[in-house]
Amino acid sequence: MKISTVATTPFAGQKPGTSGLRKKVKVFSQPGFLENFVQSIFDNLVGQQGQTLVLGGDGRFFNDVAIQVILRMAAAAGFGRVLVGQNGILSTPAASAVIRKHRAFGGIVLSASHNPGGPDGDFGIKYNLANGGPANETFTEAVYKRSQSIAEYRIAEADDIDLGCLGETSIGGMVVNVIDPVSDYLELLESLFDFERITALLARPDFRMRFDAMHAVTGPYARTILEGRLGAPAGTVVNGTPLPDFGGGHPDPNPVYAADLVAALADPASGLSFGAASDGDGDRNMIVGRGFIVSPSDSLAVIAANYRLVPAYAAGISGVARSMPTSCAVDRVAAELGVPAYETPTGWKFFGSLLDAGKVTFCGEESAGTGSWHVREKDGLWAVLYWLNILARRDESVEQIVREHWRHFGRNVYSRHDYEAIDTEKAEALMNGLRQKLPTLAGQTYEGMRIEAADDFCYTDPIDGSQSEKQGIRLLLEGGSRVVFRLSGTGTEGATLRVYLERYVADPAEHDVPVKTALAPLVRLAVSVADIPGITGRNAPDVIS
Ligand code: VG1
Ligand code: CO
Repeated sequence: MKISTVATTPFAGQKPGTSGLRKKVKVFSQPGFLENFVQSIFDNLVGQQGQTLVLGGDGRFFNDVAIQVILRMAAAAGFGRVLVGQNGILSTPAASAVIRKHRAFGGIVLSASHNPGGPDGDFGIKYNLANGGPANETFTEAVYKRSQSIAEYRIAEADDIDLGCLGETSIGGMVVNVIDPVSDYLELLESLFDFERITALLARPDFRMRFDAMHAVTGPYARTILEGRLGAPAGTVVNGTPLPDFGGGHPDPNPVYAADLVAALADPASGLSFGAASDGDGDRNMIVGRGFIVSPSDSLAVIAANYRLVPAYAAGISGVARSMPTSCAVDRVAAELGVPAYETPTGWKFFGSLLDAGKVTFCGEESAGTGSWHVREKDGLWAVLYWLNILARRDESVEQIVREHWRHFGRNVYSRHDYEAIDTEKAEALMNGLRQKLPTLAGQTYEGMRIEAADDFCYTDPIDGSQSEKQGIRLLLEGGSRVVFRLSGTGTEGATLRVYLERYVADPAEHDVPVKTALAPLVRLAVSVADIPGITGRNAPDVIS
């Protein structure tokens, strides 16, 4: 095998964010950009010679080009084998499952998740460790540092591999094994859930579901699992063919971008009783009942509260974890179950050490991510099957289950307001302004609500002791309400300000107050404390979820 050593110079901005490095396709496709970043990853590995790498992505534009480059670079880096999904496809949770099952050294996942795709869209790349989870911040910082001084990359000279054909080929001494992207993942899910009961549920004439794959990676997974293995009628999965530009949409399963699904479930004529959707790379989920959207934070809480109904978890759970901005609904479940609840910074990489140490069974984020110890990523279809398993055991609708949950635990009314593509300097100024105000905020009253405490969330990983600072400004209000401000770490244009709003409502008589009404005072408080219009010039959020 001939290996070329190619001289290169650093690119600015190869700093991974919340979930890997995300940039416009135009940035990624500059000569050397991808190669520099991949080499910076490989330069930080020790002992990969002869080992297995897992490789795949969400099928977005540039996925196919990047995979061929990474295969040749993996050969030059001395990997012994690469398991690559057929046609370059692996959903994020499936990549995690494959890494773990095959005891791989690590994996590279090509995805910008919920960000739009296509030639003018976004691309992304993320390194996962042998536990199947995203590399921690120590590793991603080291990769960034390397990218700033890189002078050469190494790549094998070889023809493109035919990724359409299952089976083994090679690049020099490295075996390339093109695998079915679904089978290992399906096998894992089969070991967790009651497939017989779910099959029976899906066969009932009074139960109809729709899964919207949003033209993204879960199409083939959902077809095989829901329509194939579980026998749901053909057509249950819509938008099921992955497209390089996701059909021009945002593959983000929320009420704004999955509006069609929400509308279908709201229309009695559709006959639908259960709806679900997933994002670009298959790690997010949206759960919709008949005329009823389940908020992701509530979904996590319901999942935890119903663990006894699901075979793999029925024996007991060790704890739960949520990202800091996620509502505290799951904490109330943990308190009742007598298990610990952990609060981590945003991003799945912070759950890995807790899961590895057996401290938590379920993890989740307000951004529609839920998962468990079965992999080290959030897992969209896992959440859908979990809900189907609950529905198969409780003869109630989605809405009844959530309302019953609220009656028992109280309702954490929740919403997130996103202000997108703000000028980066203005966004930084807003956050810094809040930081400066922090010492004086506690004790003040706004909109009739007293701020009990205010801080900039700092996290110390209880397992490895690593610290992550400046993870979001928290205003903790009397009665358990919260307002959180943070800047997104996944966008590729300017800055996105996320404002997270939460109010605890114990009284069932108030559970029907519309979210907008219930949170209006908190919105006014957030807007005025942070001076959002004054600093950003924006009078309303772009997306409310
Ligand atoms: C967002 C979400 C976060 C999630 C991350 C990756 O990050 O808020 O909860 O973990 O996306 O999800 P940010 O920094 O933009 O708020 V995905 O589905 O893009 O892998
Ligand atoms: Co995703």
